[in-house]
Amino acid sequence: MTATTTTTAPATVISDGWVIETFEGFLKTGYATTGAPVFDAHSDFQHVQIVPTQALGNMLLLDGCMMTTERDEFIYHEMITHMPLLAHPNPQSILIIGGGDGGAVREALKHPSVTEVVLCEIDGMVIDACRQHLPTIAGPWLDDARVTVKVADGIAYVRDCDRSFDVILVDSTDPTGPGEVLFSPEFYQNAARILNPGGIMVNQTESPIAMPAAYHRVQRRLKGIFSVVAPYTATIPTYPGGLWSWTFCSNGVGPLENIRDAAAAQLEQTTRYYNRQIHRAAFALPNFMRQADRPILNTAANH
Ligand code: SPD
Repeated sequence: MTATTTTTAPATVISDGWVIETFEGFLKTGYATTGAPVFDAHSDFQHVQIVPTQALGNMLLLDGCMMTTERDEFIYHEMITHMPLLAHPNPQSILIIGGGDGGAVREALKHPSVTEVVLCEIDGMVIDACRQHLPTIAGPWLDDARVTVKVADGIAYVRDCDRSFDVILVDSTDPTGPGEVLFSPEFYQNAARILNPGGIMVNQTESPIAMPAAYHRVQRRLKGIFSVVAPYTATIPTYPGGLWSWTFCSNGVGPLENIRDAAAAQLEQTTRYYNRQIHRAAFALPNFMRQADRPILNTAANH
């Protein structure tokens, strides 16, 4: 297994009315809290915390890393889900690796073509804590008849999988802790193997501002496996650097050629971030994302 140690778990402090994540010693993200954590426990894999914040409602942290919040989660979950599902001609079977907060499941089920969603999350504590304290993200859709929840290691699941999917969403943590292997070439190879013909994988691929080396390394790895590798962005207030990336991968289907217009128009009745103009604009990249030699921060994380 090729590991990808590119980031260290952030030093995070929850005290004096603030939750403050310090990323790699050079970047702090902080939000005012409205009380003590409503959930705080160590699973077999990581430290799981949910803390109430003034601006963004309840916030999930894993090993001190801000993962999602009640108020801004829609940006991330709509962007990881709807781009591939609307570029695919008929997405029926969806595999979500990670994503134990349930947000990507919720969005996938908005597509009438979807008959099956398999959620493979390594940490059952994340699912249970989110069900209890983030009910608008991990809501009743996790009990939908189309959804199968597997508490299992995603890397082993794709390695041993003897079936295939139309779309795979890799809704991982950063490349540190239990999520690190989900950035390895071996994982990408196995994910490509279990895609149906015409299938699409989308991965969360980190902040091109705060983690340029991780971002560019992932792009190189994906290009070794997929013929279509198309990064796209949105701004996520809680993530280091603000600007976040996902990468659309396939061996044929492009992200923009065949956006299903009628399905997208229908979907736009429910989305808060996604629309077809966003879909097209999100793939327009600044030069520092196109070229690895143009990082905008002068930090060790660039190397
Ligand atoms: N640095 C934070 C990266 C978080 C990416 N995953 C978020 C999971 C939301 N379902």
